[in-house]
Amino acid sequence: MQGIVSKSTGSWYKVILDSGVEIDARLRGKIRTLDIKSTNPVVVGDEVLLDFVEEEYSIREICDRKNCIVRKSNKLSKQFQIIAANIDHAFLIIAPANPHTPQGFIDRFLATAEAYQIPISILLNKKDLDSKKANSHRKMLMNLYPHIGYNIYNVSFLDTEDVSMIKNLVADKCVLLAGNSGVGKSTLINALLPDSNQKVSAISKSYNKGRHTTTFAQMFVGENGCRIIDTPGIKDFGMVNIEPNQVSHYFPEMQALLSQCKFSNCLHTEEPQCRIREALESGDISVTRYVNYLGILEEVNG
Ligand SMILES: Nc1nc2c(ncn2[C@@H]2O[C@H](COP(=O)(O)OP(=O)(O)O)[C@@H](O)[C@H]2O)c(=O)[nH]1
Ligand SMILES: [Mg+2]
Ligand SMILES: [Zn+2]
Repeated sequence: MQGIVSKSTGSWYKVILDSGVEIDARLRGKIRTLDIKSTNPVVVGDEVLLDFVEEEYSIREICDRKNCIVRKSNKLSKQFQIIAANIDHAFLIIAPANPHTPQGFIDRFLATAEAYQIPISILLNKKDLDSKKANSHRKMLMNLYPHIGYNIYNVSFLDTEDVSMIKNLVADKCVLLAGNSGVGKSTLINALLPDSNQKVSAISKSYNKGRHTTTFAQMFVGENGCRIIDTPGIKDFGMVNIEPNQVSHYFPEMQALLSQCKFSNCLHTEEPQCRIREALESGDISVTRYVNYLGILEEVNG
C-alpha cells in the first residue's frame, strides 16, 4: 500500500492513501534511513509504503525524495529539521504593506528554493492596498523580480478572478506555501480549499511576534488534484550544507555572469576583475539583492 504523508506530529502520521482516504499511521521498527541527518525521519510530502497489521497502519519505507526543504533545528545544532518533501512548486506569499515583507526575507527564500532546486514564484497579495508606501514598494517588486526571471503575480486573495487564476497555477501539483504571518496564507488556503476552515487573523500590528507556536507543516488536498503544504509558524528556512562560493549560484542574475569573474572561486567581495561587482556598479545587479547576497554569505561563513 502506498500513500503521501499529510501531517507529521512525531509519533503519529497522517497519510493520504491512493484512494484519497486519510488514515493514521505510525512508524514501526527501524525504517531505511535516508541520506540526511535530520531530527525527523518522515515528513509531509513523503511518499511512503505501508503495512496494515492488526488493524493498524505502519510506515514500512520512505520512497526516495525528489527534493526537500530543510532548516536548522536551532542555531547551534548541526542537525536538520526537514520541513517538507517532494515539492513541485513553491509560492512565496508577500505583501507590499500590512505587513510589508522585507526584501531580505524574499531574497533568502528565493535563494533557498534555488539551492533545493524547487521552482518558485511570488504571489504579491493585497493589490487593493493603495497607500503611497504600498504602491511604491509594489512597483519596485514588480520591476525587479521579473527582470531577474522570477514570476511575480500582483493579486488579491479576496478577488475571485485572481483566486481562480491561482487555482489553475496549482492544479495537480504539490505546492508549498510560505510567507510571514499576516500576508494572507490562511485566506488563500480557504479560498482554494473551502473545507479546510483555516483561521484568518484580524489585522493587527503585532505580526511576527511569535503568536504562532506550531511548526508542523500540513498538507491539504484540493479538488483539482492540488496538494497544498502550509507551513505555519516557520519563518526561517535556512540553507544548510552550503559552501560560500556556492551562494552566488542561487542568485540567477549572478549565476549568469559568474564565469566572467577572473577567479573561479570569486566570492564577489574584494577580488579584482569581478564581473558581479562590475554589474553592480553599472546598475545591472540591484544593490539590495547584492546586500542580501552578502548577508547569506556571512551566515554561511559563520
Ligand atoms: N486588504 C487585503 N487584506 C487581505 C487580503 N488577503 C488577506 N487579507 C487580510 O490579511 C489578514 C491576514 O490574513 P491571514 O490569511 O490570516 O494571513 P496569514 O497569517 O498569512 O495566514 C486578514 O485580515 C485578511 O483578511 C487582500 O488581498 N487584501
Ligand atoms: Mg494563517
Ligand atoms: Zn566575482
